[in-house]
Amino acid sequence: MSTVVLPGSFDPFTLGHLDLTRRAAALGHRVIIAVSHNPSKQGTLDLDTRKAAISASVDHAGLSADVEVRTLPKGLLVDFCREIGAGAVVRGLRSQLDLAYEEPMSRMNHHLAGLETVFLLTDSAYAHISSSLVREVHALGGDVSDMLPSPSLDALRAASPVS
Ligand code: COD
Repeated sequence: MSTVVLPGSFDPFTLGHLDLTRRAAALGHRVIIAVSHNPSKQGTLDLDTRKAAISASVDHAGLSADVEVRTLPKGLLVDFCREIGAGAVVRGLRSQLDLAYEEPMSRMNHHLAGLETVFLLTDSAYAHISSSLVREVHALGGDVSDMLPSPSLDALRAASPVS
């Protein structure tokens, strides 16, 4: 079984992220979800809250035998992958916009360390879901309960109750 890393901010972890995790594990990989603080993204949930919600979501989905949740240390993703012996990064593609964002990162990781990126096309049922839109809809009083695993929903509601 090879190890792959699924890195991201996951703020919050959505049903799209969970589907990506499930599909990476179904390919026969051990999946390390590496939760990053992304300073270029303004989020809501702190790192420990995100990790706890992801672990509970993975557990509820019956994936915990093949999936581990870790903090992505400050520094390069390629160094983390080398340290844990991961052979590839897994990323999801919802649209060509995602590809435009992902392509330079994938090329840079390959240039730095020969690290490959495996792209999985998002299931169309989840292609409209992004963490930032979920946060916005929730903050404006919309219902996001069918876009998040329940531990993520609970964490978002606790961190940002809608009045
Ligand atoms: N359905 C399926 N997949 C989805 C969905 C959805 N609805 N929404 C998002 N995804 C996918 C994304 O496409 C992505 O592949 C993954 O889920 C995680 O998404 P995000 O948005 O949480 O991830 P990002 O963009 O915040 O992650 C950024 C990194 C952590 C990868 C990046 O900051 C990084 O590599 N940091 C380490 C420092 C480093 O090495 N920098 C140099 C990089 S070249």
